[in-house]
Amino acid sequence: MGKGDVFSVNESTTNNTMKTQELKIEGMSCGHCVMSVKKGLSKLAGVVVEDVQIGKARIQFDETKISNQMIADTIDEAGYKLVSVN
Ligand SMILES: [Cu+2]
Repeated sequence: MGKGDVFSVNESTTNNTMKTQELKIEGMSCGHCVMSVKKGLSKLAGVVVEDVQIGKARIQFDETKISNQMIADTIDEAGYKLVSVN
């Protein structure tokens, strides 16, 4: 894009309900934990797992399909604890 070009962000054309969220997770300690969390979250319809590391995960989720409670439950089922989201 050259100097002087008009850069317009056209938000109205993206019919996008996906929201990115950082999750803080307690109880993870190794690569196995990372895989478990990744696997659990991936199973949720409406969630795209972007990145999982020990103690945290970054996901995109469809707000119309997924609630924080569902995310918390999924992490709980995998054996860990969701402590905060932002
Ligand atoms: Cu582990």
